[in-house]
Amino acid sequence: MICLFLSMFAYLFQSGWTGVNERTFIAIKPDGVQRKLVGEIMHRFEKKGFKLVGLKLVQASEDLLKKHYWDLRSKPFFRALMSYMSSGPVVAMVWEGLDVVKTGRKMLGETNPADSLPGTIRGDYCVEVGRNVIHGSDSVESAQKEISLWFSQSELQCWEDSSRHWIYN
Ligand code: IDP
Ligand code: MG
Repeated sequence: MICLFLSMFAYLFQSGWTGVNERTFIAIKPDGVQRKLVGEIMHRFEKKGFKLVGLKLVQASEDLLKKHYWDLRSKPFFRALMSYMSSGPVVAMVWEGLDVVKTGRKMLGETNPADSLPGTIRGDYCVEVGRNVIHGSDSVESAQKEISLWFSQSELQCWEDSSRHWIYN
């Protein structure tokens, strides 16, 4: 009930989730699914202490992908990106926790795997920018937009994490 109230408040006032309720959109791209990295990637977010609040396997439509990557529409690699992202199912997720947007990006590594440090997802599991296995929102504002693009409100779960007192003091 409290979660429902908070989500309505966030929706109405576009203030988003903050603090430990901050949310980010993470997607395992078609190459990540094909290469059986789903469990490993989800494990990293779980082990870190973040809470999974949305999860589904999606064959993304061209329309959805165009909206998602609208800011990159004039880039020379845009067509290749559309084709890559629609080449198979994507695991769409929403993770929640303190600073999850910024920390999520750190866990991903740099856009180009060649610039990503070992220990990051892109640093450990991929080689080329055009096959970089994972997406993560780059700001709280983009996270809000991406979550509402990929998920309906009813697909996001509010649940009490029984380990929260061992993660936050
Ligand atoms: P990000 O995924 O780290 O946020 P963006 O610049 O938003 O990086 O680019 C979105 C996606 O477009 C990248 O993850 C990658 O799949 C693809 N991309 C970015 N730059 C290039 C490029 O130079 N060549 C091919 N694909 C690219
Ligand atoms: Mg981006």
